[in-house]
Amino acid sequence: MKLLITGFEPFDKELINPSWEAVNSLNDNIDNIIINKLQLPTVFKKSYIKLFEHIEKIKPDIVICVGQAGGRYDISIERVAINIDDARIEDNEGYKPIDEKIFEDGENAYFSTLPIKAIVQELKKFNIPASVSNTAGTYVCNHIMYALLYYINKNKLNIKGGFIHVPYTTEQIINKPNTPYMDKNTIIKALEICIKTSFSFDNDIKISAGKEF
Ligand code: PCA
Repeated sequence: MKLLITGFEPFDKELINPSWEAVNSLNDNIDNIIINKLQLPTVFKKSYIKLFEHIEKIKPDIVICVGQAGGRYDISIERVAINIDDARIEDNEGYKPIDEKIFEDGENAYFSTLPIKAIVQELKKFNIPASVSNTAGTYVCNHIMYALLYYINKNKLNIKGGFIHVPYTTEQIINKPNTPYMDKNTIIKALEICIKTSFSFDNDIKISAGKEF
């Protein structure tokens, strides 16, 4: 079995991106799953081209994209990606789209096909804070999640895909008082659990993981 897992370059004046730091520290083999790691540029128009090239090359069974969600306190397993780019800040090449569709011929939204609730349940078993998130935002992370699911859908590929947001790591919050963070080793452990759960649950479990807002 093969996994393609991606993390992003640092953006928004950060020196590191915890998604790539953690992805890059994963073992190359976890429970006989071959782990292919890829760093993506935090650039709207380039990120998905690189992703699609590697899906073609590797032909993975599952693709998990990971990104930084500075300010969130837990591992958030994204449920849905929407067909809109609306950037608060420029990407790493100075592009700042406002209310642009990602793909004109795509659905308004695509749902993750990972077992998102099983993943949350397993993470909590290991005392790692986690939740299902109902928005991946409207920046490059939502963009890549949308592009991934669009590509799988349009090409009718037998690949499961989804997106996970991770908090800042300790070193990033030194000068950010009262900001949530997670130790890098905990994020690495969390990703291992996400990977194992994604390969071991064919269908998601039916438990409530909803929120009022
Ligand atoms: N987080 C950003 C883009 C890259 C990343 O790691 C986001 O949440 O959109």
